[in-house]
Amino acid sequence: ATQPTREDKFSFGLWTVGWQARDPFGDATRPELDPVESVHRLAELGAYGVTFHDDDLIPFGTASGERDRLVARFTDALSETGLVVPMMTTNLFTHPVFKDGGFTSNDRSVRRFALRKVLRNLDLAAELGAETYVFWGGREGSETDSGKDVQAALDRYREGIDMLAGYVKDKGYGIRFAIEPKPNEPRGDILLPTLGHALAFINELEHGDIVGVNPEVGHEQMAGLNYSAGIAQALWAGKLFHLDLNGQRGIKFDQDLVFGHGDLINAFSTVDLIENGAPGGGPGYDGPRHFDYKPLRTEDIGGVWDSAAANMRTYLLLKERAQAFRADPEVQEALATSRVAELSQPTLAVGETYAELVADTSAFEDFDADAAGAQGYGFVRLTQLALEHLLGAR
Ligand code: 3MF
Ligand code: MG
Ligand code: MG
Ligand code: MG
Repeated sequence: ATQPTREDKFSFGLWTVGWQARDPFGDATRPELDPVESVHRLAELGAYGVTFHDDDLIPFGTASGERDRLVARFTDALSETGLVVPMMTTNLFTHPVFKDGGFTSNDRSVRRFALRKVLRNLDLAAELGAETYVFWGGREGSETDSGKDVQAALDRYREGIDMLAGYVKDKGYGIRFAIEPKPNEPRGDILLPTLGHALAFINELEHGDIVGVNPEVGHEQMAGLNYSAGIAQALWAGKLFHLDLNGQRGIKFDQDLVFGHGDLINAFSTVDLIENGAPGGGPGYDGPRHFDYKPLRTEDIGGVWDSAAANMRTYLLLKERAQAFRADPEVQEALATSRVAELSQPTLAVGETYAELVADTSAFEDFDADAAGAQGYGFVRLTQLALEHLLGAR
């Protein structure tokens, strides 16, 4: 059960295994990887999908004839392997033209160029059957307070996303957008820094119905936030359109470690939520299990493929462990002791008015707050049971 199959819906970005490990202090440690080879390798390892930025496949500035050739040999590899393209995205961060942003650059001509770059790639996304189009605005932000009018920037962000979503609707592409939050890096402060900011932004859109989020484990953790709690809110809002799984160890630069190689306990609750849904019946997540990680800079090409496999194996091990956790009668009993299911019961009776609540003396006048304050909830025992399942001790 730890051998990945297509049914597990594992996908990888071309930029993940293809990362040459250039960092701000050092040169590449690995050779370039041909996207066609990545497709074959990922298929052999058991992935079902591959995702990419326009420039991962077609280098910035490529002439149109060469563009067609690169796309054709890539789609040949897809049909040879059966791999699909569930998600595509745009690189609006590498070229110097985007140094002050794409949709929110102070330079209007840069904003118009960025929109055109996305429009062109959306046509390719539709052609390749991608269902999700991700927007990670890594350069949409600033290092200074005086140099960026944040309210105007949000106006421009909204203008861009709404125009593009309108285009997708007009064309009947059936693509949904997913905004990927990140607090910082490469900009000092990035707009839409967390999942909550992104959800609030989506509420301001004209075409918000086809816009959701693509939360990344490490990005939320860089802001000190709890990833599984975050995606729970996205699920609650009906907005978890896609996700980026990886690992991160605390509040520091974006590490993009292998899934599980960071906060393993939160990785467990993440897989438990995705696969089994909320204990009270709230939905899990059905889309691609997408890994956005970076093979460590210290790895050679063998280590690249080992690390790709490690993401999937860890996910499947956690899935097994989460199933065992849910099925354990002692866990059921501990959940009941912790009154986890009681939270699914509405606080007011059906049709109860505030006047009736005020008339209910048991709710207030006769309520024993000291007794309720003295009771234990047993969360430590429940968490220890989760940990023991995670460790394979049960
Ligand atoms: C950066 C990221 C991005 C996004 C990608 C869209 C380069 O920290 O996570 O990867 O995931 O642009 O999917
Ligand atoms: Mg990251
Ligand atoms: Mg990243
Ligand atoms: Mg990501």
